[in-house]
Amino acid sequence: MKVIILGGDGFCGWPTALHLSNLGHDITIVDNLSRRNIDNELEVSSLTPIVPIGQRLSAWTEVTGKEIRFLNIDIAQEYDRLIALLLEEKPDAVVHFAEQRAAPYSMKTPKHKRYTVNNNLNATHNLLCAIVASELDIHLVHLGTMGVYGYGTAGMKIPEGYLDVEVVTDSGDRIQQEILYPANPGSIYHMTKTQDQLFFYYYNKNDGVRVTDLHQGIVWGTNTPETLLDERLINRFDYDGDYGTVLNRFLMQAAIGYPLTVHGTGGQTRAFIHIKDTVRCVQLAIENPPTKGDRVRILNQMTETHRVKYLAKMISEMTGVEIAYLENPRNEASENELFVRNEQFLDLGLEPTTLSQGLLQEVTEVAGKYAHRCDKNKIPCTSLWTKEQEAKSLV
Ligand code: NAD
Ligand code: USQ
Repeated sequence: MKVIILGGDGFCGWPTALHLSNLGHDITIVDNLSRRNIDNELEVSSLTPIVPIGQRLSAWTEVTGKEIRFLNIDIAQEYDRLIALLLEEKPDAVVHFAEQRAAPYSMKTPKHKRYTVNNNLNATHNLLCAIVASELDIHLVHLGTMGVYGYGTAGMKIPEGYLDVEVVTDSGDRIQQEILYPANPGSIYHMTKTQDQLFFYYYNKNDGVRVTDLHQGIVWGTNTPETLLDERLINRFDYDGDYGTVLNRFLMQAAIGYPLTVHGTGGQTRAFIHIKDTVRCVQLAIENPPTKGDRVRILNQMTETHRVKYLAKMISEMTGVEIAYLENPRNEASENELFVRNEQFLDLGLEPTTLSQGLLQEVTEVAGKYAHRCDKNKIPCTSLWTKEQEAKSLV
């Protein structure tokens, strides 16, 4: 299959590009390298030593004999180049990872809020608009987030995208309807993903665009079999207060003996998936596309749910590192339950990598190996989500 990977230099996009290329798919990466520029802005680097994209690609060819093309296009700004690429390549599928994905970064300042909204919404809309204008029947696979649902539960498992509801009409009749599960974003970043869902709904309804939206949980881990083939292929590992996600941060903190940074009580429950399963899920999604006329296909891309304090306790017991319960810099529920349906990927053959299988290996082989590259000053999370929190921090 011919596949374009938008955001293919990023944490999820890079290993996905290698995985699909290894399977024999014809891959083109598009990325404007904004993530590397944000590292410069924040004065931080990936814990793992990632090499420039050109070196990554020549290493891939050297090691496997396979070629991956690369184009530097800002898909939120350069619509003409995006549509020209679609017309030239005529891809079977486009996988869309190209958004600003950190919730704390999206909440830092008005500039960061506006950048996240402008970038993410224009990126997704330009892509949909270009697919329709190209008149090609391209399958769009988008990386969404579990956070579109919020993290509550109405006494039931969160369904895969759609909710059956019953409404009572004015004449008293009961009518069954199916709606998108009510959006409940917890940050500006998550809000852009809820808007993405409406773009997909509309373009699917109006123009018949075939879309798969993958509502992914928090990705942990670093490498896949392909990124392990050569050190120049290594995946990025974010540990800083803006981009580092909770489990990878805890793994790195354990490796350097830094007390685990639990926000509040750690009662927050979230959904998780290992990066090896992310790339498998994207493969399953492109190899099992919706047919023309199908509604937007939504799959929950997660394999386990855990409470933050449980993760901290497990890593503390495994490594002896202390736990620090910090004032929560975010505006979020301090405790929540989370039950999620994920049968669709399991039915397609996904065999999940669980925390119990992979955690210790991740601490020793990745976090431990590169611990010397960590800048401890970049660990604290300094993005405060409300004016009240900002005022309190100045006292
Ligand atoms: P990332 O920041 O590492 O990668 C995103 C890539 O997209 C970067 O390389 C960046 O340079 C590129 N990009 C951003 N805007 C662009 C634009 N306008 N034009 C071209 N390229 C652009 O993020 P990631 O962790 O790989 O996440 C990828 C996707 O998966 C995101 O959409 C994110 O919302 C989703 N997701 C990630 C996680 C996670 O835990 N990392 C979990 C759930 C969902
Ligand atoms: N947390 C801590 N300590 C830390 C970091 C985080 O306690 O050092 C807590 C946070 O307060 C939050 C939870 O851990 O309650 C998760 O935070 P996170 O940074 O790991 O994840 P999040 O901000 O939700 O975002 C990440 C990705 C995003 C993706 C989302 C999937 O950055 O791209 O969409 O996970 S989900 O959470 O399922 O919506």
